[in-house]
Amino acid sequence: MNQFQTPAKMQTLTDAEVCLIAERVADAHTRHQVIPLLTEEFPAMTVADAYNVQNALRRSWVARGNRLIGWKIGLTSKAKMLQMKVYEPAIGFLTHDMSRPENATILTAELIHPRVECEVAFVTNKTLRGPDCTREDVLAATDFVLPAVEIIDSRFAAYKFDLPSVIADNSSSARFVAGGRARYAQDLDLRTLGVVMEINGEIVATGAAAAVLDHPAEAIARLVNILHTQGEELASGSFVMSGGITEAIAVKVGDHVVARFQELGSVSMRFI
Ligand code: OOG
Ligand code: MG
Repeated sequence: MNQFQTPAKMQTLTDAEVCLIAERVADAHTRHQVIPLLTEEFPAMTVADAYNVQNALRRSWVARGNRLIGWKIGLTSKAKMLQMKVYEPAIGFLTHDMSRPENATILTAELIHPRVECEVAFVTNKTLRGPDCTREDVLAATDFVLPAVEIIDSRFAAYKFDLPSVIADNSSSARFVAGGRARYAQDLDLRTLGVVMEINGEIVATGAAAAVLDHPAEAIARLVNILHTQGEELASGSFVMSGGITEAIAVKVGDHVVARFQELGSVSMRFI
């Protein structure tokens, strides 16, 4: 390894292995069934390998007609890191078929063990590129922000994973609902923005958006810089989620979820 090769850049999987793992993950998504941790079979798998798998998954889904509409970054708050015992942010891609409208019914049978989390979402109006993207760059390229609930679902048993496995599983992406009220970021203090999550009328989590890397725009900058390591940029017009503010909460059939965001209105959904 020379000084320009960080361990994160190291790749241990062949192209054939990357394709094989991407197919295995895609199959777990389609069948809503868990698979063993990918690092059990490929213990040397690195973060770079895992993003190669995620990219293969994205290319195959886009080739079959799923439109890429944006990206998400997760494991950006201490609550989420402690909950998952993974202490490094991870990104994933978002396609149009993962989106559900405000007040949607979510089909629980299409998921394995879904959890919900409140996030600040950004919609961009300029291209953002790494490697040195900053919070200020993100705010300058933000058209508006809006509240979102991400419905995550791990394809690994007991909702337990390590960093390479979760990245290869598209960072647990499954569904998301954006709604509420879109606002210009400059009209808000995004650090002190409060959120209250209720399930069936009971408060299950509360937080402020500064929990996400001190400022949710910081998380988007981090996402752009991770994209750069994949040779990608964040296109203008992208929908981007900055990561769960509080820990994620498990949901089941019959649950009615309402996330109330200060200044941004609320987002709700029902699991059937
Ligand atoms: C990984 C995805 C994390 C977030 O917002 O922190 C995530 C997981 O916890 O399953 O989306
Ligand atoms: Mg999330």
